[in-house]
Amino acid sequence: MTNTFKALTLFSVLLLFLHSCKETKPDKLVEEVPKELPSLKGSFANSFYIGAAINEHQIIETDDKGIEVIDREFNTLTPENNMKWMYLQPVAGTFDFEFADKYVALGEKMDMFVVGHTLVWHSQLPDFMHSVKDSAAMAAQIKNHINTVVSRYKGKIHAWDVVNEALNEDGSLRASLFQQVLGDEYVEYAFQLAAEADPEAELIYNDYNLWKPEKRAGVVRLVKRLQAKGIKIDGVGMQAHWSLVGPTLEDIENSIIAYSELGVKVHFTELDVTALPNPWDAEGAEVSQNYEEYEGDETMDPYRGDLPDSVQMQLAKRYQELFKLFLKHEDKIDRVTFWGVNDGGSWLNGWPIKGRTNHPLLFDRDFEPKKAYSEVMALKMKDKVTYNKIPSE
Ligand code: 9MR
Repeated sequence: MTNTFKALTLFSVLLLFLHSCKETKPDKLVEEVPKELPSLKGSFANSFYIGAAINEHQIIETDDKGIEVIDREFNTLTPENNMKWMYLQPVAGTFDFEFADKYVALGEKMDMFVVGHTLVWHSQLPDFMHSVKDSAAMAAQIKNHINTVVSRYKGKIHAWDVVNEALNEDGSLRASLFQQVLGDEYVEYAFQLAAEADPEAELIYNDYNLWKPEKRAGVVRLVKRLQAKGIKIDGVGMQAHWSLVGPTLEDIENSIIAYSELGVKVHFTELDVTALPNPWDAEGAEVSQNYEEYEGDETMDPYRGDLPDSVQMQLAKRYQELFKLFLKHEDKIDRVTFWGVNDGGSWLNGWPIKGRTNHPLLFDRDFEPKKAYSEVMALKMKDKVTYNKIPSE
């Protein structure tokens, strides 16, 4: 080996060494720069998770545009339907995990905070559950369902909606199938089983209209009851199926504060803002509400084409106010999840009147960001500059 060659080799090794040092040097600020900016998840990264409920086409990745938006904008997912009891266990003792497995795999692949929805809910139950009339048999069913499902995804599902919609509007416990057969204690039982099956998962009580003072008091009683018995509960899920005019920011704020004072986190689990007429003051998400007589009535479905600019602005303003409030209480809020990815996929096209054209989300039917998206993002413009700053060497 000539001296020149030796010197060159030494020089190359030195260069390689210096290069590898640079690459592995932990540079916190650089690491924290979200690659996908501008995006909701990037912009709100230091405040709370931002997510969406996803449907079957998105879970199996046949909805290309949807998948692109999901990957770019969100860092938490919820399955809109595919993990409900009727799909996971359609026949007693026979489980079908096809879509749930795909959902969890997608969440892992996209590095999401993965939510499980929902373990114990009186709606979307399989037929066999309606013939369980005896308390021991009901307890056995709940135990088998929770153990099987939660254990399967231990460490992979990061938060569970353990009990869904257990309360009436006045805050009392709903006379659901579970409550009627097992009594009020079914709530404790479900939380206890979930905690045993995955001690690390966050356990949430999820319901709609939780801004209402009477229902709020009911949640406070329920959470305190569990806590008094030493049963783990980590969060309250405020579903947030709201409208352009209600609920008031004050009611929402009072609930955020009340739940936080219990020592649990607030999750906004199912956010959407209906833009359509609602002359009956149907609030929340009682799926049994249905106004068939208005199907096809144009006055109830005025925005079948694009949303007029004036309403688009109202929606944007409403979303901005809501996010301003969420930011004010970001220390108490872990997550804000939209109930759907884009307007075309929203359940609000079918409730409480079937076949309407609603516009409740931040992305339109072509998955393009709406004015509401920009107004929400505008709240974070200042921080974005900070995120993008490349640290000086
Ligand atoms: O968005 C879901 C819709 O596709 C289903 O038909 C409906 C059936 O009950 O459930 C909807 O999701 C609900 C969620 O699971 C619980 N909170 C209310 C949501 C809207 O109804």
